Amino acid sequence: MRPFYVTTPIYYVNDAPHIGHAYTTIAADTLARWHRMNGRPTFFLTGTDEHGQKVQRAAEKLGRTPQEHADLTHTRYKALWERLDIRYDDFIRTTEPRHVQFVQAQLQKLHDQGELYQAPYSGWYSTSAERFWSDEEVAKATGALLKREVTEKDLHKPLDQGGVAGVCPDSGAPVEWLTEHNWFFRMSAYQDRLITHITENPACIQPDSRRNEVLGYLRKPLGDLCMSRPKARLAWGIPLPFSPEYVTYVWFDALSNYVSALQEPASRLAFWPEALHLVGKDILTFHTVYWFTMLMAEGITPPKQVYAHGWWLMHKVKMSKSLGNVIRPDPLIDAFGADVVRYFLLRDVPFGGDGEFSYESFLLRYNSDLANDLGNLGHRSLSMAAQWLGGRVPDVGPATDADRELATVAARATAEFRAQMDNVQFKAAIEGLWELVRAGNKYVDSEAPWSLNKRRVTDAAAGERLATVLRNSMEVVRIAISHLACICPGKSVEMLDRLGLSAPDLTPTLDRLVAGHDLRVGDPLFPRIAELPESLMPADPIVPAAPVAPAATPAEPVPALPQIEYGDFAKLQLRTGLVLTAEKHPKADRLLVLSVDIGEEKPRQIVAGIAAVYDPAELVGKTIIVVANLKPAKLRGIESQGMLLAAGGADIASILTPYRPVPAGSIVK
Ligand code: ME8
Repeated sequence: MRPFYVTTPIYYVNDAPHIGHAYTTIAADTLARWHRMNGRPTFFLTGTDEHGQKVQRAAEKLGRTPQEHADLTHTRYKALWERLDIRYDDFIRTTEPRHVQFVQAQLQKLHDQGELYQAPYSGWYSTSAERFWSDEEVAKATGALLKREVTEKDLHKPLDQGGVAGVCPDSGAPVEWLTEHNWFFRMSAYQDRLITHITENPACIQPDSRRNEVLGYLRKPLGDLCMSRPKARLAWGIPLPFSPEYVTYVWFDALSNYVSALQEPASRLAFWPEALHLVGKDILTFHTVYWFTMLMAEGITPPKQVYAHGWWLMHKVKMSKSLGNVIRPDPLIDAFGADVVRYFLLRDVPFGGDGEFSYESFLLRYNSDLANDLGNLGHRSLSMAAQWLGGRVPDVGPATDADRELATVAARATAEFRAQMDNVQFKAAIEGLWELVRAGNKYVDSEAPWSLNKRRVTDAAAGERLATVLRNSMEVVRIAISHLACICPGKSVEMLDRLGLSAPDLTPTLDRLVAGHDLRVGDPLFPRIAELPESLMPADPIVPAAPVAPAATPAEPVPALPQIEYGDFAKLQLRTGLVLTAEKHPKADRLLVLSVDIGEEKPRQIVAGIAAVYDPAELVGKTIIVVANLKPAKLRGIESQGMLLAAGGADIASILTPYRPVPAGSIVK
């Protein structure tokens, strides 16, 4: 049978994992389990990305060496994967000798082949994104932030002569103009080959829309890739074997993990032709343009498929550590268990699209699908069999039309599940299977085993029918929970055990349970949960700032103002806004410059006199109140497109935030 190789991105060690990271890893684990269950030799790789500036800087701040830092922090991923029942075959760390040696050997080969050359390089460098950006990219991002056109000339003019401080398109943080001598990979030489490869192998980038995006990107000439960093600026990386005063650019190092992990034992290389890289859409270009061309230069066929999924959003913004709007999986696992977290993430959003996370939809989904549909079918079938059939798997009698219809649905639903798993469409696969779960419940309702049970005292046929109905409903549970073994492995083992099975059985026919075998009822597998547990109730993840004891009286006398009509007040439009970025005003100590999402297409730039009371970093991720229809005004050269509300008068004591979480852009009145 064809092997199956699935990978996740290797995650940055200095981020604590959130449900975005969990999402890709759960998806990979689910596919790996599914293919293993179907007998395909399977290899599932995950790991951590441990080099680069961010790790070096985080370690420095904590007084550790980068290696010590990575040794300590990579375990957060391992611990979470264990809690989430992730069964990977290998966990690669880019600081391991096996990886470092492989990367150095590949670099030497590329160098010897003439694929790498040295040249000066100038560009806009973003420390937070660890990369250079072009004039055009920075001008576009800066213009979007300032809500006006910014030209390349504006970026290069000094600030005091009307120039503009450019920002990083990724993080919104300021960029700096830097010139360095570096090593370059002749990526441009592979542009035509890359386009041909993608066009001839349309499945190699999925979904189709993402492939078109990459082909669109390739319509412009592809530059060469700066693949080194001078050690003087960044020491924490893999040294270039032929030029030791440089280290390897972190992406050039990280992408190689997918192949370095297959080197030992050599038998692992058989998995490469079947590689499926699951990634978030944020890293699509790295995985298709950089990685594919690197492999072409190394003489290795690109992976069979890169599948880019969408983002989990919180208040319409991508969940990410830098924005502070993340959901941590641990409290959810504590409250609902790993299987429910796995189920929800895969069921709620089509793989490929974005999804807004909310605890409310989590609870709704749990109660409707797992407690009401599947849990209920399982629990009532087993309970009735325990009460009325001596707790044994019953024999089936002759089939009726209703039984035949149920068998047809079972065949159709499982075929759909299978087809959708092949398409990496978890939501559609589960929906397909749920046709059977719902049909099972309907079948029990309409066959009414409770009335058959009453009638069987006087009617032997009713007794036989009771056995058949319960047997069929248990077969439906067996089929559903066997297919779900790849998504909810823990609950699946438990339910199969109650049915007397030691392993999933995917056969779609209603005749697999062993008649006479003991059944075990147990507590409901998915008990109804009426309310979100308190642990999930607080405004998590928007953690309120530590309360500060209020002063007994306001610091300044409050002047009396004449009364106003409601109409005067109604002229104000107050809206909630999520702070996306915050930084010091380049020319005024008192001012901070915020970019705030108030539910419009583009974030607002707001300049506020709160630098004495707030550190920029603590504001990111906070929801504030903004006067949205205030005329824009320039404050020390930077336009403020609105004003935030704060208490305390001239000596600001606190910005105002909503008491409970509300979406960005909500009206305040
Ligand atoms: O990019 N929604 O690592 P990383 C969905 N080290 N998925 C999300 C997400 C969100 N809000 N946030 C993160 C890196 N992810 C590099 C990868 S690979 C050779 C190197 C998931 O720690 C998603 O899979 O920033 C995304 O691509 C990945 O985490 C980024 O993880």
